[in-house]
Amino acid sequence: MLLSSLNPATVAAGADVADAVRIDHAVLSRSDLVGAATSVAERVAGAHRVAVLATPTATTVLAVTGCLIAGVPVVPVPADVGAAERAHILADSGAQAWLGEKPSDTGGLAHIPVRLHARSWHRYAEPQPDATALIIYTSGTTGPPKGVVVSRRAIAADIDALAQAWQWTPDDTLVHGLPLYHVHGLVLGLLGSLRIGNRFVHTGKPKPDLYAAAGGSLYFAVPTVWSRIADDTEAATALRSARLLVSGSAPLPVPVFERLAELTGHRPIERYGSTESLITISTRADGERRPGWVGLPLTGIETRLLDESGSDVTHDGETIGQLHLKGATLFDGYLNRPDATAEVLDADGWYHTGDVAVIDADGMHRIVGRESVDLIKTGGFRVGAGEIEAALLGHAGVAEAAVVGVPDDDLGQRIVAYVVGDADPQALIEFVAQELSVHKRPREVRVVDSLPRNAMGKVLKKELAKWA
Ligand code: MLC
Ligand code: AMP
Repeated sequence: MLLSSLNPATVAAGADVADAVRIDHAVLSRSDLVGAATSVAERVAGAHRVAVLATPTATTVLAVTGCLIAGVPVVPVPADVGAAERAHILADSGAQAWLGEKPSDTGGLAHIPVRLHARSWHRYAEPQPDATALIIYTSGTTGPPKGVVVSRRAIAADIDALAQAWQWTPDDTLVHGLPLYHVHGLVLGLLGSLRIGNRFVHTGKPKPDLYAAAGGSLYFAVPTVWSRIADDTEAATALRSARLLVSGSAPLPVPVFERLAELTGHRPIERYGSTESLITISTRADGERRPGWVGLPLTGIETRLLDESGSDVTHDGETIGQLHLKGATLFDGYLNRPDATAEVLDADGWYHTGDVAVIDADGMHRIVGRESVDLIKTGGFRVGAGEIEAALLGHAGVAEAAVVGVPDDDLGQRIVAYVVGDADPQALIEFVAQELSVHKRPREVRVVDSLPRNAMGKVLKKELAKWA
């Protein structure tokens, strides 16, 4: 079973836990989860795909869980989604209904509420491992986000490999406050807990004081959150009683690693992954935790590093190559986009990550950066420069637009937009927040007379980054 802890037979036979999930002031026992989620399953069974506005609530937990019980693919929609992005996700995914939270605009789709107190004890057969579990929309360098098709098999393989690497067991209490629409918060945090059978606490927001008060053993966060915790001595000190602190979704700066180690007594675990591959490389609970390095491939994952000509580069800890991955955790392609799938998933099954890395003689991996400057990681969110530029060009006051990611102590990278035209910068920031999503808004818009371009007319992004 994908969500093994929710096996109705074992729960009925006494394997109940009164506080399996705590989220948004709700406490769900395992039998609450089985009963209420099965009731959701009954309402959606047979649907082709459903959209879930993934707010951090019990409603979202039951919506996703119910779909997984019924074998209905879920399209998680960012809780802060804007109009254009929402319309794109609905049209592209072919979702037939909204399940759970009702969005401000349903786009003409039916809305199916989740009833927290409804119960069903119907038994569903476990869907095939190859069946699609989730379609997660994620940004590329250009164009609107693409739907990453993730199978049940990939999720199960990933959680099991992580359980081994982190000695993650039902005795853990996992705490995080991340969004429930990405791999980190949803697949690892929520589905991981429901597969392993540990207690899960969602703090609503990933704030240092809330992490400190949660009393967990296993903590997940993105580097922005770890950096804020490292700046809050009281919160950091409270994490001394934890077992493992795990960072991922973006590079953890070495000074943040060192300060966390000093204040919490734990050298954080770093792990690397993506929507397309799930988590593939990690340091281990019983292994070396080297600041700036993401560790060893998980069980079942192969990695390779290639130079420009496609030859393997030496594993000397210094020579940089393009990172490719292979294994059971990989996605099944981009929905409706065989062209885009073929660009990153080759005939031999290697996924071309778009990241550049080094590997040392012991097999330890360090992520050096991304091949393209047009893929930005801000606060752990992946955002394409191209989609923001397209959104800005949709504003009547903008004639030209170019977007860059600028180094930022808090967010890792900060989105900065340069525009030619006649518009108020604050109004443009608001415009992007409302069209795409709040987390994709530029933090700064600068109106300029012209953009730096080469002889071919292409914007010189490196030059722009220097301006910033
Ligand atoms: C600001 N706000 C606005 C607004 N401007 N609201 C509406 N319109 C506007 N124009 C509000 C926000 O809603 C929010 O309100 C508040 O201002 C601050 O929001 P923010 O600026 O977005 O917060 P920020 O401090 O920048 O967020 C930092 C962060 C966030 C770390 C909390 O970036 C985050 O949650 N990151 C996690 C990303 C993640 O999970 N990535 C995993 C990808 S999977 P309010 O009320 O809400 O405070 C992956 C695979 C892997 O990468 O390897 O894991
Ligand atoms: P996403 O699809 O949002 O999960 O983003 C995936 C990308 O995040 C990867 O391709 C990397 O560029 C980046 N990433 C994830 N984890 C790490 C990490 N530990 N260190 C550096 N980059 C990371």
